[in-house]
Amino acid sequence: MESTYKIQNNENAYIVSVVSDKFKGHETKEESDRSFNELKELLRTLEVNCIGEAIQNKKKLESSTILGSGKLEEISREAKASEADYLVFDFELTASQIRNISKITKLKVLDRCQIILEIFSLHARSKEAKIQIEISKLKYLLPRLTSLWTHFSKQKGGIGLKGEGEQQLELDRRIVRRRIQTYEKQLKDLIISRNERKKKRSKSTLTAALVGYTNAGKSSILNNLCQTDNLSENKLFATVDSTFRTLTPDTKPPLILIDTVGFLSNLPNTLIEGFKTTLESIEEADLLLMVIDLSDPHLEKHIETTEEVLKELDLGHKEKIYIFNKKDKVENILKAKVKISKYNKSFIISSLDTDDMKDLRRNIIEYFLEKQNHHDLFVPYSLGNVHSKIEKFTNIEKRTNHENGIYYRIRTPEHLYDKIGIKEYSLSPEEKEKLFT
Ligand SMILES: Nc1nc2c(ncn2[C@@H]2O[C@H](COP(=O)(O)OP(=O)(O)OP(=O)(O)O)[C@@H](O)[C@H]2O)c(=O)[nH]1
Ligand SMILES: [Mg+2]
Repeated sequence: MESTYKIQNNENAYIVSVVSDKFKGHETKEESDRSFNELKELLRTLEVNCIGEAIQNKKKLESSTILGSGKLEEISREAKASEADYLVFDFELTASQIRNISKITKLKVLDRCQIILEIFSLHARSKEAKIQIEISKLKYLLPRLTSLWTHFSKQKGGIGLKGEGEQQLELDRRIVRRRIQTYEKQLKDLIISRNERKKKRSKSTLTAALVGYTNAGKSSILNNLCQTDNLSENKLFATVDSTFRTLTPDTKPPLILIDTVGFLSNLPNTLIEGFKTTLESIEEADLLLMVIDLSDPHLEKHIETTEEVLKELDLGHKEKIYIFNKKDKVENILKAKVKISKYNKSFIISSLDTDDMKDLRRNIIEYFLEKQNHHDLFVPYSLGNVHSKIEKFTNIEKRTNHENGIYYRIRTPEHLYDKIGIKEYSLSPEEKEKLFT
């Protein structure tokens, strides 16, 4: 029942798009071009060659084939002449559209959705991401199974009898649905254990999440800040699952950075749900670090897309800072600064510049420290575990030994102060005064 086409390196694709004011994401020439360039990057990520392209301006779209049959025949001739292995349309196509277009063009037809699914599938590392992408693939496949079996469905079978094709189709649908259910059950279990880990973490850490458009430099920043080697590549969706790294083990509480999957505009519907689950880890973040490629002419659109997705995820209210990356690639930095002046709390950096990264690191740490309140505590000597909690989770600014215990002046985030079980040892100003007289 192998159905979606397995894309191979070095195949040749002929890409097709439209400009039409009624087609979301393709309303203007500029929008279609931007999306088309993205499609080329997506194909480059899969190491597929783009050997030809066509964009048609069309007022009224054909519901069965999007483009008109004359245009499709012309595309087919050109694509065959340049030895294309298939056509790739820069938007999601329905099963019957795929069938109709391939009937006219006599070529294999793929859409933007399949290309993205393939990349996600190749780049998924964690079990959770792998399962999530399998589910997305099966959901994409389910309504498209018809096109595989319709050529049988008219054979055999009289009135009231189902043809061989139809029976097979029902069987296949049942198998696919059952597989989706099995994966969803596995995913649910994984999410439960992830939430348990999350609970543990949020008790004792502060978290910042790197978010932003694909290829902006999130993983590079994480690697440089945390001295790790998460995969960072000049590929779209190099990262498709969230990873957690400690930014600094010596800040109290420890700071965790999360690297997340990149965003993309016009993400196909089939993928949006899966994509959201992958982003759930952002929920636990105390701060969002929105990474933007300063050298990209479409950076405003990228910010808009990222903010839209965050809003959809109900995360629009989270505090965030804008990190404009790749300043080394920008020719006119003054002009760029003017362009981004409307974004408050922003940093301009290059993840390749060690000083920039040191500054960014310091700023993130300071951001968290500024939010911490001072508290005075007195803890009897006998309570070893309370002393060690204070050592482990708080920033101690002053410590003095007294006859029955230790006085501490500490700084710690309010939510931790409430949670870690040290609050009951707090001193009122009067008690403090007494202690020192
Ligand atoms: N010139 C330049 N290139 C950079 C900089 N930061 C990152 N890059 C490059 O940009 C590309 C993408 O970087 P990644 O860190 O993988 O980007 P990402 O945001 O994690 O991308 P996804 O995982 O696809 O969402 C890589 O080729 C990096 O080497 C920078 O400051 N300057
Ligand atoms: Mg990445």
